[in-house]
Amino acid sequence: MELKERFWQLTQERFGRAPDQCDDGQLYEGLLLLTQQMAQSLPAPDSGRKLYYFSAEFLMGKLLSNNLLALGLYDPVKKILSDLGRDLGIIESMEPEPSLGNGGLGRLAACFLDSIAALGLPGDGVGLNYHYGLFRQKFVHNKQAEEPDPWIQPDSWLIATGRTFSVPFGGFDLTAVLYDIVVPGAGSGCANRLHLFDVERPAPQPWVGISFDKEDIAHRLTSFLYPDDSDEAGRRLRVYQQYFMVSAGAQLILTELEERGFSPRQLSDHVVIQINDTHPSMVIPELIRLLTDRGLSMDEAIDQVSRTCAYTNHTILAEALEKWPLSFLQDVAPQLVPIIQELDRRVREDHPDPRVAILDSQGLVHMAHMDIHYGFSVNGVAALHTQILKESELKPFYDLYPQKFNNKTNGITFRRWLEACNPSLAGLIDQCIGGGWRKDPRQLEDLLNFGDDPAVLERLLAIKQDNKNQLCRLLWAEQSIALDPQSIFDIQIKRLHEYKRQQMNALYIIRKYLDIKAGRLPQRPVSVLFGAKAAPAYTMAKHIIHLILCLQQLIERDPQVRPWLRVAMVENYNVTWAERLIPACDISEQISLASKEASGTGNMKFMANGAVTLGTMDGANVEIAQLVGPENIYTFGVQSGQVIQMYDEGSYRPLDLYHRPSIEELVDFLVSPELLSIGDPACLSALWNDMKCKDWFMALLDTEDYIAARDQCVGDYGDRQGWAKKMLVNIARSGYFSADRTIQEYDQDIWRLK
Ligand code: NBX
Repeated sequence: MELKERFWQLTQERFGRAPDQCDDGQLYEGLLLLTQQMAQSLPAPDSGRKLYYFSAEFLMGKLLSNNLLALGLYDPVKKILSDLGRDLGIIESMEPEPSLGNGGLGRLAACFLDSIAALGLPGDGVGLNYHYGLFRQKFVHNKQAEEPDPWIQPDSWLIATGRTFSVPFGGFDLTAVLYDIVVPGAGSGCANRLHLFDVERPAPQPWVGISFDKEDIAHRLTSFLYPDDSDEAGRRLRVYQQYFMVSAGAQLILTELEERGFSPRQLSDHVVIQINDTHPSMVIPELIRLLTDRGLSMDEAIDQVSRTCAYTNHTILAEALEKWPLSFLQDVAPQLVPIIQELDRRVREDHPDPRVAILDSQGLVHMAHMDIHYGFSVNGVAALHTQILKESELKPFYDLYPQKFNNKTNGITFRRWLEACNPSLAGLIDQCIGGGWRKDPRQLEDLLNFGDDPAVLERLLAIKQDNKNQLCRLLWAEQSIALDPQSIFDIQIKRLHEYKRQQMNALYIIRKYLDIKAGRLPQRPVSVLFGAKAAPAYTMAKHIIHLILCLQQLIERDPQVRPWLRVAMVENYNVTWAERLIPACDISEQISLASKEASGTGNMKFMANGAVTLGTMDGANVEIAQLVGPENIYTFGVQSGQVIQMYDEGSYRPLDLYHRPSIEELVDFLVSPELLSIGDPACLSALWNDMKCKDWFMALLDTEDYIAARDQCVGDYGDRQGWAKKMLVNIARSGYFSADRTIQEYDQDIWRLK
């Protein structure tokens, strides 16, 4: 049946009317069903080994456009709608965004699923179906407030599979119900699945405290995604969530293995499990348990599992490396405790070094240690990050198992992050070099031939301006934020964390504010945009949001400053906002303390959309700098080796830096009468105090260098031709960061799927 006919039939069946009589919501639902049906009819990739990508988070973003594009239906559907006088953009805006991730780690998992399917590799995601996702962010009196975000509607991308598994917790069992989201591969003609487990009877209302009785856990286990830095109560429920996910996931794997006609003894020949950070690490003892239940000896089970599991590390922040008290696990999943003790015993027998033990002297289980001993691969997510893992963070492990360690520099899907979010730029690229880059982003390098073509550079600037105009309209319509589209758009969007140093960006804003007040005008008007959620229990991060919102208000009210400098923090920053902000960005802020940002992926998205990076030599910024060369990036700050040394020696003294007049003036502005008249004195003075006395992530160390680099960047922007050339080189060199390349490397070095 023809697409159009099919669509007519569908809305007729569903709503008793033809599409031209449907409202926007009905058209959205109709398209969702149409797309879902077509995706479901695609075969799974031809299976050799099958990958299961285990992750507590999959930050998928809206799926309608993405799936239409993957199925090759985007243009035809757009045409059908425009013939009806309707606009696909408006229909798309009806889709709620599922917020099943905190940030980079969750979004990476989503990009990976997209690439795995596009490459025609057999690989499914395994995760949880959080009903309220991460919270929705509201700004109230210049502070972050959190609300539940119910994203599941009667018609959603979730497909009830009818499959269930029983998960045994200490003292009771819970039924895990499996929902699938189909992941069609762009151009591959096949589809994989994202498997999301849910409790059988989810809680009707979100906002009630957690009591940890059986009934409560049975209802609320999948209510919320826990923020990356969460409180004690949250942490306990997280262990329940993790065990629920891995037990159901492991059972699904063994069921599918059997359905494919293989025995549990053949697990590692036919299955590979990628463990996305340590959140799914309990899959190791759980699989060992299930295999011994199925008749394997302990030795055999450990051997199979160790040849099946591979671990990805996403952080070197000590506080983020998960360690669960064995007593917690005794409550949640007592059957795992003897297995973990046995795994630890074997490690100790072979390696007396207490630093590599699984169980420490305080009774904590080090999840990453279990992954490294009982997995066959350990990877970092950017070259520098992997090097730091080998040389310092995980050195004792690297000394034991050098062959297990490998780097997989992160990537992004260009289908979402260039083709879909920046169609004008994609069109210009097609005109210059043809459409081959859409399949193979490395071909973007051919753009380098146009570095001296004034017409192309002109078009690049015009497209950027147009994207900025569009963003201005959207910011005004959605959040009543007014910006000057002719100003430089300088953007920092990422989770709020002290190591990412949004506070240092705020110090720059203060510098410019004070300059303007003193009559020293900047070279040109700048708009500083932020988007960031703070974990609800992370006090200092919330203070930084408060500071930024107070600066925004202070400047908004000041007619002397406003023409030159504006600050805008987008409320409830999410994937959809990122898709609007990134194409409109001139300067990409990637200013983490060197050594702390494992990779970054926003940096890659900005680069591909022609923003110029202002960044430290951290994470994948290092690789960006190598690719574009020093003329096309602005780097500053102390290098990672020196930072690591300062931590080791404990030699960092923020107070000494604070006492430099150029810095004191900026930090003291936090407690100036101007700011105190707007903000909460308790928050601002707590932040002020922390910045000068603690400054754990060394913002003051790089402040002067940062201000100089940023001023240089703002100055260079004035040479429009020169700037356009930088944009072009960034776009041209961004192809390396395609997630398709990353996934090919995972497949070649780790998964070996075909
Ligand atoms: O993973 C991020 C890193 O910070 C980025 O540098 C990296 O690019 C990205 C992908 O590799 N990590 C991250 O997003 N972590 C979390 O969101 C997180 C979530 C829950 C949690 C701890 C961390 N308990």
